[in-house]
Amino acid sequence: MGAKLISKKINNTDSEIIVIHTDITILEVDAIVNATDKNFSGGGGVDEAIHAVAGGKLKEECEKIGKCETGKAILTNAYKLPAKYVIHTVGPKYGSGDGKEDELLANCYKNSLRLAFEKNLASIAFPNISTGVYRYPKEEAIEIAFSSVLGWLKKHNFYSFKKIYFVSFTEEDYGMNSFYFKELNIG
Ligand code: AR6
Repeated sequence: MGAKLISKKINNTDSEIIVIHTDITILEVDAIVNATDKNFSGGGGVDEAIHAVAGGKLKEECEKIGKCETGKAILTNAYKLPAKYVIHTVGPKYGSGDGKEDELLANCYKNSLRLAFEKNLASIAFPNISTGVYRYPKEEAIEIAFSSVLGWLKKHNFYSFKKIYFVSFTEEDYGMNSFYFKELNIG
């Protein structure tokens, strides 16, 4: 793909975790994850980028679905995107007051993986959910992202996933995400 990346294999499996600096809309994976809002109203960030490439039919499908609660996820077609599906999840707004942001953010990753597993998908790409418009501190968010994904995979023995991408859109995010990733003990 020509993008900057680092990867690690999960021990004794064919599964690979990859931290990559790219635009998620160009990835030819089974599913890309969209960080959206409860009403799929969009209007910025990764959501806007995904809808711009997918075309109007994606919006129509989202409007038919109507709503998605924070921490939950839903799956749609990907239309003109190179990915096969889009998994839309709603991250928590940081400081939204209920004190459950960490759990809700972890649920976004876990529920997205569950949907992908139910569809027998082998590759999935996540953006840094909640770290843009929703202002989650980036270090905290990436640690939750890595731990929730790895924890969920191990707990369920779902190593049918071959490639799991954590996408950094900016150089700065890539620097930070790859730094934390290098420290991770993936067993
Ligand atoms: N590819 C990969 N990552 C991207 C891209 C891209 N093309 N564009 C932005 N990012 P945000 P949130 C990164 O704001 O914080 C929307 O309007 C970005 O650098 O997209 O969960 C929704 O409708 C950041 O790291 O999502 C909601 O209202 C990450 O994606 C609200 O924003 C998430 O930033 C959701 O806010």
